[in-house]
Amino acid sequence: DVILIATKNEGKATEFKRLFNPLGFKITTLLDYPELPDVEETGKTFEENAKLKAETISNLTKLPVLADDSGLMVDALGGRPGIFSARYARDHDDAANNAKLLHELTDVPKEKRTATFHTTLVFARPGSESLVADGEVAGLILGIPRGDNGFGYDPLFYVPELDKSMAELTETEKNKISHRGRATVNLMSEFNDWWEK
Ligand code: ITT
Ligand code: NA
Repeated sequence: DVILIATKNEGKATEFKRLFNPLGFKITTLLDYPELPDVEETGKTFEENAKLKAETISNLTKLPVLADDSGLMVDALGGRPGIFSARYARDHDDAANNAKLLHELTDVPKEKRTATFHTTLVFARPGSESLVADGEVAGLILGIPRGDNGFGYDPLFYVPELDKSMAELTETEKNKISHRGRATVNLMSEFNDWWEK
């Protein structure tokens, strides 16, 4: 079976391949469907944006479609950048977004740099209600980036239990504890019932 993931983010796509291939699913993404339009993320929540992406692409293709809306919520910043994580400094510019985050936290001491990574997954298919699942992981925002793996804010997100940044984890290690990995486990626990409905 093939799952179309409504994403253009290669970091997400790589992680979803590793999460779903062992379950017997092949993964395609919007990068394989250049003719499909961009879906504007006009929602006010992760769930609204994930639904917009999944349901728009499912309606257009008539295929089952999974979408991921994610973001970083930093306590000292009142939960920002949150749903605006991809366009915090500049749209889809990881280096600029990370630089802005470091700058905003310059005077914030280590114990107050708590943050949460969040993912909402939405699985949509023609003619039925979408399946929704969430996942989160807690951490601290580092003062200096660490590690070369992963993508986005990973070099600045420190996971206390592992004493490593997300970018210092292998893909398998990250999937075990990440917002996306946890959301996928939660989604799969409800998937069979939903699929057979
Ligand atoms: P799609 O909408 O095409 O899926 P996107 O990159 O625009 O891709 P989002 O709207 O969900 O995705 O924005 C998420 C932002 O949070 C984006 O800047 C990512 O780099 C960042 N992000 C998401 N998951 C992450 C992860 O696992 N590690 C680090 N940063 C992550
Ligand atoms: Na996006």
